[in-house]
Amino acid sequence: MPKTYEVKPDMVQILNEDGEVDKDLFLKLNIDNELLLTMYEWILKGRVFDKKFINLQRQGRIGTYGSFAGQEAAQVGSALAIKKQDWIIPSYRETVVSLIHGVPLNNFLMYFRGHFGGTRPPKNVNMFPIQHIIAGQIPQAVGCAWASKLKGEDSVSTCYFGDGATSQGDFHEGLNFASVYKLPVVFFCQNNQWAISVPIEKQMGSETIAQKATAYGMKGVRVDGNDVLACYQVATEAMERARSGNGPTLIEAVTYRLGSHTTADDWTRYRSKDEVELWANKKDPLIRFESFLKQQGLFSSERKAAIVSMVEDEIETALAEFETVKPAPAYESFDFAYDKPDEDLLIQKEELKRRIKSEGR
Ligand SMILES: Cc1ncc(C[n+]2csc(CCOP(=O)(O)OP(=O)(O)O)c2C)c(N)n1
Ligand SMILES: [Mg+2]
Repeated sequence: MPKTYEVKPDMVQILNEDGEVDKDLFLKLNIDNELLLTMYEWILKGRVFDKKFINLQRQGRIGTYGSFAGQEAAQVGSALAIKKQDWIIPSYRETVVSLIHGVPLNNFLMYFRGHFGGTRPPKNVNMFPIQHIIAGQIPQAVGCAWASKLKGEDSVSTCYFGDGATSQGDFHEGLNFASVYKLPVVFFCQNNQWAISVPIEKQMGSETIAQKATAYGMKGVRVDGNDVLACYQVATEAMERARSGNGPTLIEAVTYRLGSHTTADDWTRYRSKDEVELWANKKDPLIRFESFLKQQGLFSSERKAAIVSMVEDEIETALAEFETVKPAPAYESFDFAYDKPDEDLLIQKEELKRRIKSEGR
């Protein structure tokens, strides 16, 4: 049986799988054409970037890469609700969120080539480094929100993580702390149905992720994560709730990872082709939004082609600059684990340096 979701009454959806909007909900959203086109542009850009990054990995030009294809609506809808002064605390899959918040493309290329500089967003971009420890960013996001509250800043922290992260202790500790202190934080879970090869039903006994919010006394919302309009709406409401001192929200965006977990994985080993095809056609966020724009008279194939070629140019320019930079030496990793590395680590670093030199690497 292909795995899918039902549109239950508790799931917010404005744009259905046929690209039709619920007129009342759409009017209530009060969104102008410019924002609709911005949403489309980012969804499309995200899809093009993603494909390009996979190709670059296959050509050996960057290291392991985690694709986000299929999750663009969840990422774009939520990121466009975030303001410049707000903090983003991401996992490894939020490429388009980071680009929208202002991280330059070159940062990503550096990051995927193993340069530590690539983990540092520019000073004017309020974003934490990419987190690979599952759920490790959740207590950090809560700490960030607490700092903002203590300093009296008008800044909300949005923490991104996956369905698998909700099985970690950090998730529960983070949500508990945030609710006790009524912190300005939004927990944005992209439930893409899989934690590498583990399906969601083997991961948890509860029916939804959103319902876990009840235990922590905070608002929990389940949203169609492939509907950019609904994602924008629930994220905007959650940001307002946080900003006005009414505490945190847990959002479960129900979506799907169309590709493999990373370029080091092969989804055909654990998922059926039927399941993937279902999400790649009828439920695809890009196809769905395009058919909506067509109905609104806002779609133009020339504009689409122009966006694709603009992204390709952008990547080529960034690549030309980036490929003049040598890959980072492996021993550099010792420099960033501790502020002051102990003697053992320094000995290991020197040993690795010697080995690399003697092997002529
Ligand atoms: C603490 C910890 N345990 C295990 C892993 C190995 N690991 C890497 S990704 C992943 C699955 C995470 O799934 P999910 O939270 O659903 O995020 P997704 O990759 O689907 O976006 C696991 C178990 C890790 N990185 N950190
Ligand atoms: Mg997942």
